[in-house]
Amino acid sequence: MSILNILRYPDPRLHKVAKPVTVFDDRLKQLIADMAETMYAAPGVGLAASQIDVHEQLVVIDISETNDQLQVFINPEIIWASEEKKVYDEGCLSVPGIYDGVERPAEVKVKALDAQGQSFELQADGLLAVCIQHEMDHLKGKVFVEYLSPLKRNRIKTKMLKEEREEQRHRNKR
Ligand code: K2U
Ligand code: ZN
Repeated sequence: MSILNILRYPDPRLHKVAKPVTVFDDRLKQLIADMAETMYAAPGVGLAASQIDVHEQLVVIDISETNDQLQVFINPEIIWASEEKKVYDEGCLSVPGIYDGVERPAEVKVKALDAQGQSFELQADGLLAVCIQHEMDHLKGKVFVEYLSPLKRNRIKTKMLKEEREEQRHRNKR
């Protein structure tokens, strides 16, 4: 298994729209395993294929305390969302160190395919509901900072670009 490179905001590749998965083969199985390993190592509770520059509709999530309950969502679609909204302090592995409130439906019902290509439906609330919606945004090329004000978003973009330049300078010194 491999730990993959996670794209950092404002990398334009994060804004590509993912295509549906159509082939359930060993390549897909390996990709799921590598995404899970990358997520656990970050650490995070979710990861979308868009974040590792693979633009296919694939998400892995594990909100368990013991990191042993991996959930795979392929070609996910939200088929119901509650009227009730909740604000959650979101973060993102593509925007490290930034957390801010995002309002989303408190509960969602999602229809997706599992790693074997079998269709399933799942109703979620709490952190799982937030994470599913956050990851599905990634598949649509949307990063959570786009819900924030232009002022906040520009400050975050400037901070991320500065950090990227500093990391590049350190890499060049090695
Ligand atoms: O997509 C990602 O970058 C993974 C996020 C998923 C996530 C975002 C917001 C709210 C819940 C999950 C990472 O797991 S960010 C780290 C994190 C971990 C636990 C709770 C919130 C954020
Ligand atoms: Zn994210």
